[in-house]
Amino acid sequence: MNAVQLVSRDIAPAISVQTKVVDYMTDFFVKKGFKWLLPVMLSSITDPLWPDPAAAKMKAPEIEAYGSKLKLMHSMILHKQLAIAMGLEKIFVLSPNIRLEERDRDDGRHAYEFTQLDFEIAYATMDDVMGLIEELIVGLFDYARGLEELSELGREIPKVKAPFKRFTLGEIEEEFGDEEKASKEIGEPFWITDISREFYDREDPEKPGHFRNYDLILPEGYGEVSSGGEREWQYDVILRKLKSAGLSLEAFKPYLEIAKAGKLKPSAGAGIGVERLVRYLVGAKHIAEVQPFPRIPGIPAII
Ligand code: ASN
Repeated sequence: MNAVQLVSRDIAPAISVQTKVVDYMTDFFVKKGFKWLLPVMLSSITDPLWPDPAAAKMKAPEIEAYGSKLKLMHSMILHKQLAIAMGLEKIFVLSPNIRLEERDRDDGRHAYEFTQLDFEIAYATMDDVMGLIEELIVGLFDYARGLEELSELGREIPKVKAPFKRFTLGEIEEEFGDEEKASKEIGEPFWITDISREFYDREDPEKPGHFRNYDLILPEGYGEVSSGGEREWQYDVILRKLKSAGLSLEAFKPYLEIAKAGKLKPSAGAGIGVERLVRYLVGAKHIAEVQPFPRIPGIPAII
């Protein structure tokens, strides 16, 4: 595709749906009393996205500004914890994330630049967050069923009911093989819990080796649309997990200082991938179809 072909695509239905989805979701969080943060795009610290079996090891691109090195954000997870430490009890942000993944990650739902609606709640549990996301998704799907853009596209959104089914990752692997197969077989949104991944997701203190985190999976093979967890907040636990992941402590310096000072609080939250949600709602095969300026791993950007 060249630049002229790119601007000749009919992106209007997807962007129209996206407008309504973002409006619906931001309104939902504002009405629940969340404070709306503006995004951070550059910082000395960011999400390591490691160790995550679902992510290749990647390095956040850095720029140099005023004598310090700043990374382009992988996600705002650490900043969400710091905002909670500042005393903001419920926050959300439309956060642009850059993740330079390999060409083999192009499975129709990965983009190397995307936006997530990322939120966090002080002292919340995984049940609180999962319940909140279920309420959001049930309401959003009801709303989406009435959108003329979707009827014009011939897209039918199923009626879904909370609570959604929950499976541990172990159960998914045993029953279906993997997440993708489960997403194709289970005809409704469902949760995968207990995923061993980044240090900030909380290990169950009563069940070591198990994790109080969750992914929301969309049906029809659309896969993961939201990911979150309860968080670690205790310095010694964070330090131990960073070390065992082989991560550089230097890369988390100010975050560790704050943790050491006892300023982090228990919290839980999640991020919802905006382009992935829109892709599912409009029934697009590839995420590039809902991005005016596609950012597909391994493929040079046209514009
Ligand atoms: N937003 C995710 C969370 O809240 C983190 C991520 O995007 N890696 O857990």
